[in-house]
Amino acid sequence: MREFSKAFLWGAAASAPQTEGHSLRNGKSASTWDEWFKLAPEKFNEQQGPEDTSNVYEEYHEDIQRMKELGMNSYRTSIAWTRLLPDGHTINQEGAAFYKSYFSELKANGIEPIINLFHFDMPWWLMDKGGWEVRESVEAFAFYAKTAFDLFGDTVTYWTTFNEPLVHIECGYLYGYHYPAIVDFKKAIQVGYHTLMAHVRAVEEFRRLQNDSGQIGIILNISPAYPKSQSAEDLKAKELADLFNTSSFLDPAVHGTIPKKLIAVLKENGLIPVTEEQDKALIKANTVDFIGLNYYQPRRVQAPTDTHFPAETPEDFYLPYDLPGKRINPYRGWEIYPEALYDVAVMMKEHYNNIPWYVSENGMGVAEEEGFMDEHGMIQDDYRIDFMKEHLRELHKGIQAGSNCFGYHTWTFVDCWSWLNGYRNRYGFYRVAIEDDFKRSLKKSGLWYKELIEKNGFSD
Ligand code: BGP
Repeated sequence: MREFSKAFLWGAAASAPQTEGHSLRNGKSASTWDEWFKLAPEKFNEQQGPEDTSNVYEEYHEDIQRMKELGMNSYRTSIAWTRLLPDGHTINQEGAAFYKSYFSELKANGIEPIINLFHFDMPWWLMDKGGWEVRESVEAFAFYAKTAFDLFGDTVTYWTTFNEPLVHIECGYLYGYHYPAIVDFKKAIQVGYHTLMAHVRAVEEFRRLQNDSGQIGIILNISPAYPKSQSAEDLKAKELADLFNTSSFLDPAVHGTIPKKLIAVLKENGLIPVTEEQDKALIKANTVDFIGLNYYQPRRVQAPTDTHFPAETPEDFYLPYDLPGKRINPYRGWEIYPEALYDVAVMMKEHYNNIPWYVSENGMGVAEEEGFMDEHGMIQDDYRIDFMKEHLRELHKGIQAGSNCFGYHTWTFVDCWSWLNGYRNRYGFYRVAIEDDFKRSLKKSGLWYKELIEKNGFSD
């Protein structure tokens, strides 16, 4: 039997734009997702847009009872900036009341809310001014963060500033998957820097409130980079991949410094962003209380070929490496490598002061899941149970080795909308029938999770 600590957090994660629905109603203004969907609906799987997410805006009472039924003691979601502050300044009272009621009801049912502030959903009014490209976005975010802390600080203990900042940077400014779908390395770095400063300013606002019982962190998608070989070139590629993808946010968040090596590489390549004088001190002074790490797949890298100097893309520093014979989730195309969770646990212990951290997302997206439905209408998702078990085994090993991990959240609770992929890949413990008023039905993995929580562990 692999047991976890008494206070271990068991739960699931989601985000406002992927679950709430009512995306342009009830006082909410448009985010980049709402506008992009209007501009180019053909980019979205089956033209499923952000309006069509799982209707949590109305269904949260029932969803909370479903969480309780599984025994979950925590749940992460986000606030939509555009719902709380539709024009960036004025509180949408209906939106504020919705969040207040949602978070209080979670708490009243013994489910600790972990509330995130930004999950890829840039307000359109701010994007119009340049979004994260402009410094103004840092102060706009700090104001939003302060407003949220003021309004909900008495209900919410655990806050996070950003979910996977690397994703809006890469997808929006390097690889074309998110609006504005620009390809520009220098802009990507500037966007990353402003994101970091927005995070830091939010932490500063949080500390000013002197809410001693509250805690603040950031959620990062992390995997140590695994090199193709031990050759000097591949190892250099690994080092650079780690610098850009792991230490870029983790070092400032935990240690209060941007890695010197990263600064040197950016300098050499003419990629240094515009900064302000006080930034260094702000970063130093505003480290976090805890870290959330999302883990789905490992990052494998090899030495680049045909490089440019100065670098034009991250591929001038490292290339992805496709490991022959790797295990794969064929639906999502992602490698399955649970061992990385152990490595991450050890990395947190050895390089990040053993700061408290938790697995803030882990899960398996499967397309056409209705094919696994039994005669009673229950999805028999044994593959998801195996996936969780394998990852929990590695996590447990990491905790036994002394890593300070306090929880495990799956992605996700009820199948949710996933950006350009719409409802293609399903991740939930509950299936959502989008064609039938978003009706929920429990999958086998939900029953397994319930048992896991009851026993606070599992046997192999
Ligand atoms: C993470 C995001 C989530 C979620 C998840 C699953 O990166 O934080 O928002 O979408 O990945 O990935 P996908 O939905 O792309 O299959």
